[in-house]
Amino acid sequence: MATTKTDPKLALANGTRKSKVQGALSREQLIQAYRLMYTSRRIDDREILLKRQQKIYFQMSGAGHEAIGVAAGLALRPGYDWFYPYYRDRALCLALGVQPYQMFLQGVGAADDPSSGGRQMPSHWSYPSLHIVTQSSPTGSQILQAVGCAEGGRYLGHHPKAADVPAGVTDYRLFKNVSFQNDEVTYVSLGDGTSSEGEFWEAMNAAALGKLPIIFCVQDNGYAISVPVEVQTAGGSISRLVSGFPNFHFEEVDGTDPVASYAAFQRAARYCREGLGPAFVHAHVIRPYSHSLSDDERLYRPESERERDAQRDPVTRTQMYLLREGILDDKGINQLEKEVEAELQVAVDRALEALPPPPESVMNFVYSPDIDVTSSTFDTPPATESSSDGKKATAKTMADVINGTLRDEMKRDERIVIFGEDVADCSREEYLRQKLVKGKGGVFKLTFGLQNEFGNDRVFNSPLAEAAIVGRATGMATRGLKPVVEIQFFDYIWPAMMQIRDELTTIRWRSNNGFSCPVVIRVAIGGYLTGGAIYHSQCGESIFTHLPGLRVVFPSNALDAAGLLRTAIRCDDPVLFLEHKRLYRESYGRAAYPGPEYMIPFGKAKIVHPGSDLTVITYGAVVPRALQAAQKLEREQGVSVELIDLRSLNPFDWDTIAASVAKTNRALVAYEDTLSWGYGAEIAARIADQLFDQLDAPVRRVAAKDTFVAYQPILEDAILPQPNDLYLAMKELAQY
Ligand SMILES: Cc1ncc(C[n+]2csc(CCOP(=O)(O)OP(=O)(O)O)c2C)c(N)n1
Ligand SMILES: [Mg+2]
Repeated sequence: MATTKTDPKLALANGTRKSKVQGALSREQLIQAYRLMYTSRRIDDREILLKRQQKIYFQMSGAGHEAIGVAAGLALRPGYDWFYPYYRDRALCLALGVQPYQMFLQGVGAADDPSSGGRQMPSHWSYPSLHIVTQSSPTGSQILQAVGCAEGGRYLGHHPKAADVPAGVTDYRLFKNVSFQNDEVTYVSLGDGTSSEGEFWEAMNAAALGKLPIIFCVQDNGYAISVPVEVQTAGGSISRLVSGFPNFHFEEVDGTDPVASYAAFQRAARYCREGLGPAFVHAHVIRPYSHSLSDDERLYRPESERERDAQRDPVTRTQMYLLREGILDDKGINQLEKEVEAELQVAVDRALEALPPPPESVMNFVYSPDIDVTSSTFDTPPATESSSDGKKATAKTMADVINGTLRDEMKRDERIVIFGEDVADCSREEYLRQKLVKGKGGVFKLTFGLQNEFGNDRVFNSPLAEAAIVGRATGMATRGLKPVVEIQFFDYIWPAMMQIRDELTTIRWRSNNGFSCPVVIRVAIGGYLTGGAIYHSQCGESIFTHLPGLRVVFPSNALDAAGLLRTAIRCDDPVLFLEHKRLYRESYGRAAYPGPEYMIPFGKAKIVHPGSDLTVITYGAVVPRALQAAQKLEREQGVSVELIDLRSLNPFDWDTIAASVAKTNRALVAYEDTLSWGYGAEIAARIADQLFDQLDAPVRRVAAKDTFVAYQPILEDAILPQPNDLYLAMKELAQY
């Protein structure tokens, strides 16, 4: 571990220290640094004015953070290194090459705003060509993605061929411009308050474990809105708290001093580029303009404290420094500032004339504009079911075919990496090599043998941290990899919810198609386990189908699982792939492995049992139960039920539902999740809305009771929809 501390008292003001570090920045660079810092501050001032004039709609200032931002921007390389900044990083972005005009375009919400086309607030940076990756608003959710970005870059360095797109493929790779450098660095920044987020600690752990080339820059202005650092961080110093992380290079620096900050960043970057591990730069800065325009810091900070901060203002200090060192005289400073003012005036005037985006563009880029997952590209037949000796191939379980599909896809596409909890065969690889153990490959064994076959940089165990699994995967996918990650139980997906809801699903839309992250998240879901109880039986798919930007599929049998998983992997959108635990090894729905090219388009339902009296719409583990009920009803009452397995929940196959209900005039929606506000509510509402004239009976639903799944099997049976519940509901509806 390397540690360098720059005493804030020594920087800039102290001659001996100054001359030691000044050498790192040339005279021209110092002038340039001042120009960038001054520009940054004046953009904030102009935006504040524009906000007061109601010409822009939000303002977030980078005031007080200019020196550390410029230092980072000068030490790192745009379009080569990767950047996950936060909202105070205006000066960093300017130093990397973002134009003031582009910032004002964001303020007015212009169609031509290169970061989001008017979709995101100002100071939410996104500039693909500079490698500034789209930023959201939750504090800290960028950090895990930055870890994934660093991992992605390193993976591509080790597997350069993965960056190629083999001739003849039609998949997501065609639409990813992959680039990487062997000594690239990923920058991620956050505030002092944000270091309290759990995801920050997950990211620090992952970066240290992987010795990743990433620089964490904590810009410590002493406050998180009104909460001071000693209330936020135990002991008041984040440097002290993180000092035990192995493999890190640490810097603590006066972030209002561009010279010391630049030197700190250079050391940090060198350490990362040399592959020694991650770096941590703790920069002490100030926040002279309140948290935002909605905040008035005078309510919680006395004048004396604010005055103390003002003494350290990086813009005035740097100006004084240039004067004192004879780098610029009064005239030179005035000239520089006049030039900046003139440039900003032109930029503001132009931005105020920019056109807003057209309202009809709002649905653009919710999903990939390049690959339509419902198209015939993904409609390929299964390979012949006969084996070479002419006998019918053995029927495989859903678990087996998922494993086989993953294996074939990994062979085809070197960009695929698989990770999650327990998914590796054995993390202590030597045990495998020496054949001391057979390997685990997942708690349900779905990934068994994959590490053994493809190596532990393609299939590996992650720490027990679900947000990290999804966040890291998102960062890797942004770089062009195809992470196929596993969440061990649906019941434990919730720590990853922020990453899914606010990041994974929004990245393409919010960056106006500047970035995308087509991750596949495989999740073991569902009950009917006899003893699974409340925390191993949850459904809850409607919470995810509610999210624009996410594809959700839920196969009920082996053949569909193979076809849909392959489509999920080759498509260009994030996919939640729900695997029902009870169906993994059921005898229902087994099938011969359909070969390495079998795909099913999303949004295409399957009619499991044709009928004419009543339509049942369902999916997942309710499919075999509904089939049993339908067959009994037909046998006993002569009622002919058309049973539809949706297979894919978003998009879903409205045409098949509509055609069936037009024929039967009766519809029942059945699902395993709790009844109220469930997935079936949407289907029922659509039928009532659009097929009202076709209906001879009310639309009915059968689902779980609005409670939790209990351990005692008698209770579980009473809670989850059983074949008899389905039978009675179908019978009643047929008689209505
Ligand atoms: C997850 C989350 N919680 C709360 C907020 C609201 N919020 C925005 S900024 C902020 C304070 C952040 O403080 P700090 O990390 O110190 O950064 P600073 O603004 O001081 O630079 C809060 C609470 C948010 N955006 N995201
Ligand atoms: Mg802060």
